[in-house]
Amino acid sequence: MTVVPVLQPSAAPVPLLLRACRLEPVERTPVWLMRQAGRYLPEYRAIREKVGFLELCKTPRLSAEVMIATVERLGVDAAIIFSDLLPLLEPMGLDLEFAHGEGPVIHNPVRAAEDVGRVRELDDVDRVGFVMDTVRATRAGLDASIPVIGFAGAPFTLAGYCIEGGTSKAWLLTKSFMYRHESAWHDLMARLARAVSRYLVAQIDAGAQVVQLFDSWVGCLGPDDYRRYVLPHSRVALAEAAKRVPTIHFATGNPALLPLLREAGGSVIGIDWRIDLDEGWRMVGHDRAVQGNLEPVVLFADRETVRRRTSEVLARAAGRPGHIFNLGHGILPGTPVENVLELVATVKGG
Ligand code: 1CP
Repeated sequence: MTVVPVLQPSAAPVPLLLRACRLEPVERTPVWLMRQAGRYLPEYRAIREKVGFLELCKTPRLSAEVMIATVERLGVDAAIIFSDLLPLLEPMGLDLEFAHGEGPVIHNPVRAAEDVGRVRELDDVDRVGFVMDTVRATRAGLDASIPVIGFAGAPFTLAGYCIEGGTSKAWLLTKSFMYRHESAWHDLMARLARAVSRYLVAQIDAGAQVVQLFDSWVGCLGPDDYRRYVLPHSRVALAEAAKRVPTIHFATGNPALLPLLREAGGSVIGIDWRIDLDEGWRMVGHDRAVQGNLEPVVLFADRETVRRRTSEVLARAAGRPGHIFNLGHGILPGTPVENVLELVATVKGG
């Protein structure tokens, strides 16, 4: 009888970030930074002199190049795809433009309850197929040790842009729509949640190994409102993705929401800088991983301060398994690149 040797697949080590997502022990804390490829990088600004922002998002080869070059330059442990929250809204019938220097503008915002009827279901995810091509091209261009993170905006944050027609400080139109037209609000949120769910699954099918849900502006709500108007929809947005890969659920602005974010879903909960990491983690529960939370403006300080404040965040994580180092929100334009490098070196123990 011949014995057939069982061939073990060459055991490539599981990337640090994926292990941290699963609360497994790691040799060192993985680090990546929200908005790591943005306007603070001269290489990025040089590309943007030639190509408009939406055009860049719709050119997968260039989008992948931007992120791959950034990962190599910074030495971070993950690549988030280069894209944006808002292109998803175009096939849903919203007329999007990134006006020069002003951020996003939606020319046909949802203002009356009846307007929700014209927000289309995302029946065909190929309408944003360029994003899946970006996932594939980014994955193909990177070492296996660097996982690719896909992402989407959370239903509340997307609804905010749909209703305001752009960004806002107080989200007054969004919140008054929510209070005045509760059933139209839930209809809008449900449409967005289904679209986000399909979109995340499509990114995973294209090779995303983790996905992050950005609820960037939901911190303008208190916990009761979050539970009533948002939580069920964010849960739908994350549920299918969560059956397939680790998910990161991130919000800013109101630490009181942390236990509710956990309830809505996320193998990892993002913590912004308005609460100390140890306290935020306690609120989330130590049986969940967390990501965060250096204040982004610390990167405008001197090198020594960057080092010290980065070490303080690490000290608050206290070596517990399940910490992914990140900022408390995205890198701001104007951030000195050398301080970003200092942060990464500090986390890596250099
Ligand atoms: O070149 C330019 O002028 C465009 C600047 C830019 C960039 C680089 C925008 C416009 N989006 C992005 C890329 C982007 N956006 C990434 C890719 C990865 C990276 O840079 O590393 C990601 C993950 C996003 C996500 C995004 N877009 C968020 C969530 C993250 C966050 O910071 O909260 C949000 C809120 C947006 C909306 C958006 N995109 C861009 C602008 C100016 C805005 C509006 C921000 C606002 O409402 O104030």
